[in-house]
Amino acid sequence: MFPALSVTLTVLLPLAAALQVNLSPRMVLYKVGDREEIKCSMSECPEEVKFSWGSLEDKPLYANYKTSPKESVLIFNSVTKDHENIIKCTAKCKDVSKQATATVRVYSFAKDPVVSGHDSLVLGVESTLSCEVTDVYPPEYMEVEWLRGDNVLHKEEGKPDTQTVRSYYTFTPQREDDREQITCRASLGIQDIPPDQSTRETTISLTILSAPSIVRVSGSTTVPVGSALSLTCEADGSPEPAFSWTFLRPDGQRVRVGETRELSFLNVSLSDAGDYECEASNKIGKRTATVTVTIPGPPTNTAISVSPNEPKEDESVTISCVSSSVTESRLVLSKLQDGADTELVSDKGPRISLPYSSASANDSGLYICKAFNDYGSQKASVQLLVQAHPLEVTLEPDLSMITLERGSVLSLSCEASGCPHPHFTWKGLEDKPRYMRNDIQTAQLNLGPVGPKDDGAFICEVKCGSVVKSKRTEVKIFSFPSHPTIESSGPSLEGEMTNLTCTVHDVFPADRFRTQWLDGEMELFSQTWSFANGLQNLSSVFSYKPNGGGHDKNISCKVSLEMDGVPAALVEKTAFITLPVHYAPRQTTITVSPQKELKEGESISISCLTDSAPEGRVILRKVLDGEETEVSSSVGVQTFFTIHSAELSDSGDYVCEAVNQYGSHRASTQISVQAPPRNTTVKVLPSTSVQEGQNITICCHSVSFPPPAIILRKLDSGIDIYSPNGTFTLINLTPNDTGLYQINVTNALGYETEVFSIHVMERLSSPPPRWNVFITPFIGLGLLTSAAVVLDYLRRARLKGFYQLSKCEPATV
Ligand SMILES: *[C@@H]1O[C@H](CO)[C@@H](O)[C@H](O)[C@H]1NC(C)=O
Ligand SMILES: *[C@@H]1O[C@H](CO)[C@@H](O)[C@H](O)[C@H]1NC(C)=O
Ligand SMILES: *[C@@H]1O[C@H](CO)[C@@H](O)[C@H](O)[C@H]1NC(C)=O
Ligand SMILES: *[C@@H]1O[C@H](CO)[C@@H](O)[C@H](O)[C@H]1NC(C)=O
Ligand SMILES: *[C@@H]1O[C@H](CO)[C@@H](O)[C@H](O)[C@H]1NC(C)=O
Ligand SMILES: *[C@@H]1O[C@H](CO)[C@@H](O)[C@H](O)[C@H]1NC(C)=O
Ligand SMILES: *[C@@H]1O[C@H](CO)[C@@H](O)[C@H](O)[C@H]1NC(C)=O
Ligand SMILES: *[C@@H]1O[C@H](CO)[C@@H](O)[C@H](O)[C@H]1NC(C)=O
Ligand SMILES: CC(=O)N[C@H]1CO[C@H](CO)[C@@H](O)[C@@H]1O
Ligand SMILES: CC(=O)N[C@H]1CO[C@H](CO)[C@@H](O)[C@@H]1O
Repeated sequence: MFPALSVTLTVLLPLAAALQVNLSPRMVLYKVGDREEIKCSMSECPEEVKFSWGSLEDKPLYANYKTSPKESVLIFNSVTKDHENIIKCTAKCKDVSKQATATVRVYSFAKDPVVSGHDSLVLGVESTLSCEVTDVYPPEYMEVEWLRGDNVLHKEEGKPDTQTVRSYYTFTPQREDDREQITCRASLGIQDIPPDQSTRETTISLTILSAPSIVRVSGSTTVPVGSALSLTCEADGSPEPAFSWTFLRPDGQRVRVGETRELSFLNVSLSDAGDYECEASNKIGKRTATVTVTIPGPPTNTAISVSPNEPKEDESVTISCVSSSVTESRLVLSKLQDGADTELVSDKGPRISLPYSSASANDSGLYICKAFNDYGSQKASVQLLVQAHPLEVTLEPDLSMITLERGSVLSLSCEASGCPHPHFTWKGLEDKPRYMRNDIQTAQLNLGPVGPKDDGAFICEVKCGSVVKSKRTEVKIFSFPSHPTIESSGPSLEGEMTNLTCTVHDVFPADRFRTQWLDGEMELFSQTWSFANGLQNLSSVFSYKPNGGGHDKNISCKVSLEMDGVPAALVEKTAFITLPVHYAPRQTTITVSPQKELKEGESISISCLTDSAPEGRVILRKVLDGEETEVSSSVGVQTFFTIHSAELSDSGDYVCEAVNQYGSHRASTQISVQAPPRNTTVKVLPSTSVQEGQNITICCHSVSFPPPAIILRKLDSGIDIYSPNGTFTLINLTPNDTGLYQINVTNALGYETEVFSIHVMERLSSPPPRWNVFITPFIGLGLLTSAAVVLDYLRRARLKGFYQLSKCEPATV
């Protein structure tokens, strides 16, 4: 509570007891905004009083003052709460100062409470009303009360340090609160406040808003065609609801048909039958109520539909028919077939349906639904088109022809797309049992290891409903596993036939193979084959007659497979045969080195070379007295014989013979070893001492080649006699023939002489013959025939190797 005011007047005694300060008023309650004054005076002061104003707590005064000699007036032009104070007036008269105080209190309560929130109350929704009092001072002395009639609903006190005091009243409006009065009363509980200013109040009327609640929709709901009909909607709610009508058509569409409380039909038709929805709405909410208007008549809204709309084969499809009818109806679903309706299903309304669990293209067609009731009938039709699946078949590998080597494996994968449940069939599998694997979209055929039996077409046929598609691939098997081999019937003899056989094993297909016989690049013979089932061994026989040249023949047999898709490396295979061409020895030659004529002691080489196939034996022989003696022999085509130091006996004929299984061939040569005469012996027969008239034969023996010329000379006479054979006959000797004789054996290489004496004893009975008489012819003969004699000796030397005058028989002994 505001403290009780107590005023203390200090009287200064005794000096100036008479002097008194008068302050008026001394205790005041000002209203904010008013103009107020406080007067201060001193009585009994003979002279001018000096006034001064202050406050007990040195708080500013926020005021002006006006001073006259006896009085000072403190002026508050417009009171504010800052003026609340204990004001001190000091008056001084002469030396006497006296003081007086006045207590100033202030209040502000100029405006009525303002209530808000009362006009947006919603039925049943907890709401708060607020009451606000502005420019209040001192707020803590204010009390706010909510009243309904005399009933205090709620009470609240103000809080210090605000200018506005607010109070809230929260409650949940009920229907009966509508239009009820509620008062907010504010009281400022300060003493001395004029009673007419201590309380202010505001009374408001509650407005409770509520959503519409439909009471009913009225009107007759079964009416014959052509009659009038009125439907009325009744609803309460605050604010007053607005109405609208919506026709709920049987097809589900909503049609707004009215915006008034009442919906009227002057002449109902069948199409007006149905549900009508009345909507009552205000800003709080809305409610609807539905009434069904029934107009008996033929079936209506007969509709036939297909679900799904565009079915594909094998899918399930349902044909449904609905119809509206006020009275009981019957529905018949039929299909137009060959110009006539064929009833499929019938039942009572309002709906029938015909399900196909797996539609086929045959199910396509026009479907008719007919609805009947007592008032008539209605038809609807729909075209059902069951679409074929967009079946596509692919074969992997996607080749029209697949070439496969025997023994390899192949997976053919047949894939169907665009069909949910394809049915696969493999064709071309007669007696080809194979492993097959299917999943829903793929059928895989595993072939392998493949053989000639697998040659042929493989067809994957896929059926999807009425659609059948297939893919085909041609499998071509080939077999060409090994190189050909060539056999020959034997070595070939020049000019004779040899059969060559080229065989290649296990090939297929034979009709695609070609066997070629080649000599280098040149084709000799070519052969093709005809088809046969299964693997074949192909043998090509080629009769070959080697001609000329004498060399081994390099013949090849090329087998080629002429078939598409065969890897290049497998297309052809070749075999070679080197065919030895055989013949008897030929071109046999003897070569003597360095030359055929040589001197005794020199060296000589004899080589014999031949040409033969196959190689045989080469034999070198010396011919002696008609007999051949082997001196050298070798296997092969040549032989050598070397004489490091030739002797006369090495002279002679030499024969080389080359031999193989087909024959022999010879060559010969002569070799002559030359030596000067030596080992010359002279035999005088019968004796070197003979009787006159006897004959003497001189045999001269020498070793030499070429054959020597032998000259007999009577040394004392110097007469020479030649003898080709070394035999001299001295006939009918006389003593004159007695003497020294010289034999001079001479050839190109030298000579040797022997000297001997002959003694002829005189015989008196008969005259001795003349020496020179018989010598002469010898001389001539020797000179003339020397050439022939040499040849003859040479001939003989071939047989004997050298010339030896060894046979010397005396003509007479
Ligand atoms: C009702 O409407 C139908 C069709 O529009 C008409 O034939 C009939 O005469 C109308 N009846 C009345 C009472 O107006
Ligand atoms: C479709 O009709 C044809 C002929 O009418 C008949 O041969 C065929 O089997 C039918 N197909 C199906 C899937 O019913
Ligand atoms: C080669 O074949 C032919 C016929 O095929 C035959 O008459 C001849 O005797 C054969 N010759 C040889 C050397 O086998
Ligand atoms: C082919 O030759 C092989 C080996 O000589 C033999 O086993 C096979 O039976 C032959 N095939 C035919 C079809 O003659
Ligand atoms: C035969 O000829 C082929 C090529 O033409 C060659 O490779 C092969 O070495 C020849 N054989 C002989 C023995 O010459
Ligand atoms: C020559 O005579 C010598 C000695 O009498 C003898 O050794 C040699 O063999 C003879 N020569 C020939 C070729 O008779
Ligand atoms: C010597 O030779 C001649 C002629 O040949 C012959 O007539 C004669 O009888 C010979 N004398 C002797 C003694 O033999
Ligand atoms: C022997 O005869 C040859 C040739 O006629 C001659 O050169 C040589 O001197 C003769 N010898 C003697 C000893 O007379
Ligand atoms: C042994 C021999 O043949 N002697 C002959 C040598 O030559 C002479 C003359 O030509 C012949 O009369 C010999 O008979
Ligand atoms: C037969 C012959 O001619 N006799 C002769 C031998 O030699 C003497 C002398 O030299 C001659 O007088 C002979 O006539």
